[in-house]
Amino acid sequence: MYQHDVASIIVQIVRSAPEWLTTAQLAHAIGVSDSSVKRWVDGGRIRAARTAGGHRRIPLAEAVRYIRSTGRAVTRPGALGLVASASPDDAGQTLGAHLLAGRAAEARGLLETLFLTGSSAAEIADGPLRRAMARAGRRWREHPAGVFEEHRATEIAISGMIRVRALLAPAPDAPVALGGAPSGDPYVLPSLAAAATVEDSGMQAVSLGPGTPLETIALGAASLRPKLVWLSITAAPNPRLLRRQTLRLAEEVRRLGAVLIVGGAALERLDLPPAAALHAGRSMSELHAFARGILLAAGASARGAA
Ligand code: B12
Repeated sequence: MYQHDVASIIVQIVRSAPEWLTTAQLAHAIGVSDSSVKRWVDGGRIRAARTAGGHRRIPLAEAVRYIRSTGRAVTRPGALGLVASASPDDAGQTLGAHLLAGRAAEARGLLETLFLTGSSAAEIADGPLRRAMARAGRRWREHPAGVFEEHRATEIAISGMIRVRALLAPAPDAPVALGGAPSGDPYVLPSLAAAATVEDSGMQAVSLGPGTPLETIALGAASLRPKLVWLSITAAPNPRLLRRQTLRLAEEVRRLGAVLIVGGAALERLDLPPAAALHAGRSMSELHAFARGILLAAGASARGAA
């Protein structure tokens, strides 16, 4: 899902993107006049702060929100700290090549650009990221340096997804989602992608990261009262124990009035039975849809109570 006129470009970062933009920088990036952007800021369509001298400054995340929500095309990515270069639009393959070659700036730039040009965090995770990482995971069979390349690729992909997540600005009063990966599971990317996905859906995400005991997730849930709890399972050294713990967590989450969604490459190994407030998901797109459903229901009940 790309903007029409950037469909065929893949963008590489040449310098790190600025945290704050002037109205002229945003105007230049999307091909409108500076006065239009100033008008949108003054009319409240774009949130901005003022410098001591009274100049409008737009947070990059707010600019990204505006660009994505209005479907505007980024005609001059350079104004946002990005530079376009012609490339095939098979993002998964390009990302895989950047990651395996250790081209960190290009890989991060591509992930950010996919997001900026309309792909959701879920689409990025289910598509290019998943494909690129699967390729990295096969590399050790093809090449003696494959293990080193896989580790390096993972570190770069993590830093790229952290940057995508930093472009998201969920409302401070949005419902909370909490999650992580269980003890014995060292995988960072799946839970990070889940955090970005729920934030992209409009919730606030609190990620406890990999290797989190399920009792800790339950304690976090009792304290933060999330509407949704996610569990990402890529490694399950003891699937029967994890199955029992997951069912216990689902029960605690249900008592708190929330739901537990479990996914990840090792999900099938748990062979989870149907249970109240427990859902199995196979993709970040499913997680996104699930979170949207919860938000809509929360909005409907808030309106009903008003
Ligand atoms: C990176 C990586 C590692 C890194 C992790 C580092 C880190 N800090 O994260 C390191 C080097 C530690 C590692 C170690 C090992 N790894 Co490894 N690793 C991978 C690799 C290349 C990428 C995993 C990843 O991050 N993918 C990106 C995410 C975003 O994609 P995903 O996991 O597919 O998740 C998707 C869905 O499952 C779903 N999803 C995920 N979570 C959730 C949650 C919810 C709620 C929902 C709804 C959906 C959902 O959405 C995601 C996006 O579509 C995979 C290859 C692969 N095919 O995935 C191998 C892989 C997982 N590893 C494998 C193996 C064998 C190992 C080792 C045993 C190797 C060894 N001999 O030491 C060890 C075991 C480690 C352990 N303690 O368990 C195998 C697993 C095979 C199996 N079926 O068991 C794989 C598949 C590689 C392969 N082809 O052989 N690994």
